[in-house]
Amino acid sequence: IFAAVEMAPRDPILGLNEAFNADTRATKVNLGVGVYFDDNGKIPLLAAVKAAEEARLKAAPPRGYQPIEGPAAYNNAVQNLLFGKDSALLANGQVVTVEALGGTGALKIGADYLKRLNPAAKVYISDPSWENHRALFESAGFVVDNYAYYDGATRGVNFDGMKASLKAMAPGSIVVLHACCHNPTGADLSDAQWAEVVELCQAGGLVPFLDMAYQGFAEGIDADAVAVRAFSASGLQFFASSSFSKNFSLYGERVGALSIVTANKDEAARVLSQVKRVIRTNYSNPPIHGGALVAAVLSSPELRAMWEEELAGMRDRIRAMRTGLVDAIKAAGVTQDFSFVVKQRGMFSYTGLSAAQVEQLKSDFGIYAVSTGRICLAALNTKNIGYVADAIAKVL
Ligand code: PLP
Ligand code: TYF
Repeated sequence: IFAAVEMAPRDPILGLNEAFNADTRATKVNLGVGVYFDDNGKIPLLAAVKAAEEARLKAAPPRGYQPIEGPAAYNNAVQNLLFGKDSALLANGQVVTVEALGGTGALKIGADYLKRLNPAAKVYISDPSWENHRALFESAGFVVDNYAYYDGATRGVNFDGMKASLKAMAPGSIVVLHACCHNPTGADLSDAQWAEVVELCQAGGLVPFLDMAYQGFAEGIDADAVAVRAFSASGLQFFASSSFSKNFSLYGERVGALSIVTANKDEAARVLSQVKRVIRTNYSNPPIHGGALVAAVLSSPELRAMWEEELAGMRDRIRAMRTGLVDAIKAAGVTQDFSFVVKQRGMFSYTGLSAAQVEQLKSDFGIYAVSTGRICLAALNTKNIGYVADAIAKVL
């Protein structure tokens, strides 16, 4: 039965990890995958998470099945983070939130549910976008197309192009939007531009799907939710996926959530019943551990304050690496202006390096980046930043 099976292509980003791990050079640096490393090059275990975990171990709770949609304590905590604790939508019971296996799992549940709801709809993702967006929605059975987003000339958002794309979409089209810290470009919309996007989605009868994978990595928890809050205020119905992989440093625990804003409480109950069906036929109910840690941190004032401080620490360190890289590239004698790196937000930068230059970084220096020129700033540290800047200067 397997004789004719072909080799599937590797994930372009996760595939880089395999190549990196096989590299024996001591000076190697992995700027490929979007993971936050501390200044010692390690994935941190946040102190707030550790404290929650220790308390849990001590309590030694039993391991029964969870509700299909995950525990209420977790889902409520997610809602407060996303919509704000004073949200009218939450008070009205209009929002359905279900725990999911990371942000990816949330997107997949959302995609599968949307396919049942509106099978003929077309899905639009930004040009460019996270590689997995297209694959996820195509695997749910949708035709996926791009909307204009990045402008290589200004290294910012081609907002006129984006608006034109939105205006051209058929009513009912699903628009996947990066809520903050755009992956892969680092170029985000301004608050005023979000307001315009909300208006266009409303005028065009579009179905927004906000992907929130980096809340807290740009400006702060509430500031980074500006898009969610703008859509919430509009009266539109929309989807939002959350990931706690980055902001809780819980990558492998697979903690995320899907939220769906409906028109009223009655609708919410009906939508929840259908989403539960999608989950039940997929993995039945979510695992306990990661979600319990997030819920414990978010519901304890002490642990939450601790987490916010640690999150701010990650955010500030990435910013320092942005400035440091620009300075070091300049110090290495490069005349080309790299100051755009400081303006980009989140973990990533579209550096403008060509595929050939990225290849040379790998072969000559053991520095791994995505072939599109995307680098992860959160993999830089005070020890490797000079080496990386010198290498970039050399390939330029
Ligand atoms: N969406 C975007 C834009 C991402 O960059 C990522 C990256 O991890 C995800 C979703 C998936 O998150 P998770 O690792 O929680 O599945
Ligand atoms: O873009 C990134 O690097 C992260 C991590 O299939 C990631 O979002 C990459 C690819 C993938 C899953 C996660």
